[in-house]
Amino acid sequence: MNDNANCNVGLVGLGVMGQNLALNMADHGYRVAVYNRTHEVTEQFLDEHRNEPLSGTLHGHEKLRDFVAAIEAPRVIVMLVKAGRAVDSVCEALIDAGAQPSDLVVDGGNSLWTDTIRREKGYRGKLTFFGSGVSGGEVGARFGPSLMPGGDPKAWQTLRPIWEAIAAKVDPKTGKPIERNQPGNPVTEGQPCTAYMGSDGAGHYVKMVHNGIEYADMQLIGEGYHILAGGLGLSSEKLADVFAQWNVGELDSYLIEITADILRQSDPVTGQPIVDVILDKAGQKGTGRWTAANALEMGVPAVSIAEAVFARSMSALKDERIAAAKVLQGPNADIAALVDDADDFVDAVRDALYCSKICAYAQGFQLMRAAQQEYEWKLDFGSVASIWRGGCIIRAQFLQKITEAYERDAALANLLLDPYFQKQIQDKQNNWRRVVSLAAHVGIPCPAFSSALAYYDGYRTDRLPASLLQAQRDYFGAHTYERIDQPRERFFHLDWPQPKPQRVQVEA
Ligand code: 2AM
Repeated sequence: MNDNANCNVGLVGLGVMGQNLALNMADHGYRVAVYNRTHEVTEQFLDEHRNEPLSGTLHGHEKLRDFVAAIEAPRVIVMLVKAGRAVDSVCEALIDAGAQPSDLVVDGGNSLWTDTIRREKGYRGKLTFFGSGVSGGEVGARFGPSLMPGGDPKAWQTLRPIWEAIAAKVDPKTGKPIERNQPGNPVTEGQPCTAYMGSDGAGHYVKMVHNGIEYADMQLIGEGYHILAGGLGLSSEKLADVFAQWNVGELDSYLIEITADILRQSDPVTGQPIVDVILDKAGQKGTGRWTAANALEMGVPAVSIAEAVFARSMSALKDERIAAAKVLQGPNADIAALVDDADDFVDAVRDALYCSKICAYAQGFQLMRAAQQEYEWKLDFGSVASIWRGGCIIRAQFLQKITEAYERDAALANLLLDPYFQKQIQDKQNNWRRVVSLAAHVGIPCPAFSSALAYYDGYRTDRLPASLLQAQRDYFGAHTYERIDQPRERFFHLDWPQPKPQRVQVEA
C-alpha cells in the first residue's frame, strides 16, 4: 500500500468523454487521479475546471507511474482512449507503470467485443481487464450516461458503486429519466442506468447493438422527415411542431426531441433552416457497420439496422447521386396531390415510424439473443432495455414498454410477439402500409420503413417462397431439401429431369 495513495479511482484518456466522466465521478465525491498521454491536455483540463463545484477532487499526474501510485489498491482505472491499438498500449504501459493483477482496468471506449474477449483473457495475471459500453455522448458522460459493463462478475462488484453513482437515473416506476445538466447536486435517487451484462465482451456487444439500433432510429426519423418535407411539402418550422407533438406520445424520446430542436434552428449565415444548408452526406464511425456485419455473420435478419447503415453509404455517394439525378427518371407523382387530409397523413407517418421502430428494436434484441448463445452469455433483456431508458442516445419512453414486455416474459422469442407490441402494430399497420406504398408510388426512398415492414410480414408468414429456392438449389447443386411431411433434419434429393440442351444459334 502506497502512503501517497489517496485517490479512489483513476482515469486515463482526457478526450471529451474522459474529461466528462472524470468530472462526473468527482461530482459524486470521488477523488479522481487523471492521466493523459499529452500532459498539456491534463493541465488545461484541471485549469478549466478549477472552480467547478465538485464534492470530490481531481488530481493530475504527468508520469503514469505516479498516477498508478496515487490510486488506492486494488485500483479501479477507467480508460477512455481511442478503440483499437491505443487500448493495448495503455494496458501495457499501465503494467510497466506498476499496475497489479488485481487492479481493475475498465475500457469505456467503443471497443469491438471480440477484442474485449481477447483482452479479458490475455491480461489475466497482469491486470483485470473489464469492458464497459458508455453511451450518452458528452452530456451523458458528464451528468449521467447509460453504462453497459461486462467482464468478471467479481470485478463488477468492485466497479458497481462507482458505475451506479455516475450513471443516469430513472424513476423506477415510470422509467422517465431524472434530468440533470448542472455541476453539483448530483442525482442520487432513482434507478441507475447500469447493470451487469455478462462475462468478457457482453457489455461492449450490447453497446454495439445499442449503436446499431441508434442508426436505425435516426434513419427512421430521417425517412419520416423526407416523406413529410420532400413529399408532403411541409416547412421545417411546421415539421418542428410535428416532431415536438410526436414527442409527447409513444414516440417520446431524446432523438425525436432533438429533431424538433434541429428543425427549428436557422443557419446563422443564411437565415435558412439549418437542415437545408447541411450537406446530405452522413458519416459513420463503425459500430453500426459492426452490428450489421455481425447480423450477417450470425444469420439474424436485422434488416432495418443494415438498411440504416447502407442508407448512410448511399448518402455518401453524393456526387454520383447528383449526376444520376439528372438522368434517372422516377414516377411523375406527388404525395401532396394524392393526400386529401394532410394532418391525417402526418399521423400515418407517425404510426409508420412507430411500427418500424418496434421492428428495428425487435431485430436488435434478436441479435443479442443469437449472440448470447454464440458466446455463452446470459443476457437479461429486461435489464438491457431498462438501462437504456435514461442517459443514452436512444433513451425513450418506448424502452419502458420493452422493459415491461420482458418482465411479462423473460424468454420472449421476439418483441413483436409481446401483447402490447402486437396490438400497437395491429392498430397502426394500415397507416404504415399506406405510407410505404405512397413513398414507393412517388419514388421517395424509405429503406428502413419498408425493410421493417418486410421484416414484419416475413416474420408473420408461415410459408415463404424458400421452398422454391430450396428446389432451385437442389436442381443445380444437389443441395437437398427437407419435406413438410417428414421430420426436420431429414434431407432429400430429387433426380431432376436433365436440363434441355441449350439452343444453338445457327449462322444464316
Ligand atoms: P492524447 O491527448 O495524447 O492524444 C481520445 O483520443 C483520447 O485517447 C485522448 O486523450 C488521447 O490522448 C488518447 N489516446 C489516443 N491514443 C492513445 C495511445 N496510443 N496511448 C495513450 N492515449 C491515447
